[in-house]
Amino acid sequence: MTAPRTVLVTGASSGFGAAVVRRFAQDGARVVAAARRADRLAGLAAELGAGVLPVVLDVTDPEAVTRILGDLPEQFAAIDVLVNNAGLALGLEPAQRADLADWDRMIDTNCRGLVHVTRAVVPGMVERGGGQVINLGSVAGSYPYPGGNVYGATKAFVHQFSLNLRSDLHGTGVRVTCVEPGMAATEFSAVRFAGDQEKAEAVYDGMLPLTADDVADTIHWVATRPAHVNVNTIELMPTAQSFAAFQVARG
Ligand code: NDP
Ligand code: 8X3
Repeated sequence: MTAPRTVLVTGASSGFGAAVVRRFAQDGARVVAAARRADRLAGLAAELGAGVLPVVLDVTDPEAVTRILGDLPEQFAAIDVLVNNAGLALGLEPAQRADLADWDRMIDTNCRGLVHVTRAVVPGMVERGGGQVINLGSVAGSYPYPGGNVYGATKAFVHQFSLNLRSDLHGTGVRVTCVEPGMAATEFSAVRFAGDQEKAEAVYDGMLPLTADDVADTIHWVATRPAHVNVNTIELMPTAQSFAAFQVARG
């Protein structure tokens, strides 16, 4: 078991990202915590100490990603583990009624943002002869559901990009994993329903969802396997969530 030294987490201001920052910081790693909300990141850094570097970063801006990640302070610059977690779902309308701007933002964040950060960090890993990229996919990337449309498609992209990245990085010592959770109680549903708390809470009503800590534990486990072990894909769901039959339109 190898403890990572320097970790970059995107989407660190809430949910899985904040839990991952805490998990690795408590383990003694230096953690670059990146997201757009500076106040949240400052709170996390105040809570966890000098081992956490808050970095305001919008992953959809390729120029900012290259500049900011290329100019990290020396002790945080050599990233061992990249957790590509920033992402979001917007809306649950069927495709024929969905908002095109929401679709664009999901593609911009979940696909373009993830590849911007990957492209900025991976060359350094290859140069140093090792590292690990852990991408946040979703069960929505494998199993369709009504209203999942573009969100699910972005996560299918993350799944396939992770496998292709692993193929490109063959022989470099850089590992790649796609972590694919099911329902987890974070700010995810509040974001999906544009701040409508009642709708967001209804998603988890009467069932026990995954917690951000459950997912952070999984990511920490993946990152602490010995260097010769690559976990390709890992899928986890709450026990209370499973699969349903195909829909059939009759009559
Ligand atoms: P949260 O809404 O709690 O966290 C999302 C994070 O992404 C926030 O920190 C947000 O920070 C950040 N983010 C959003 N847009 C950008 C951007 N343009 N640039 C930088 N950061 C951004 O949701 P979760 O923790 O649940 O989600 C984390 C990841 O896990 C997402 O990729 C999501 O799709 C995935 N996932 C979630 C599941 C769930 O049920 N919760 C299940 C499966 C996967 P800020 O707004 O400050 O920028
Ligand atoms: C989030 C999980 O099932 O709400 O990626 O789409 S789900």
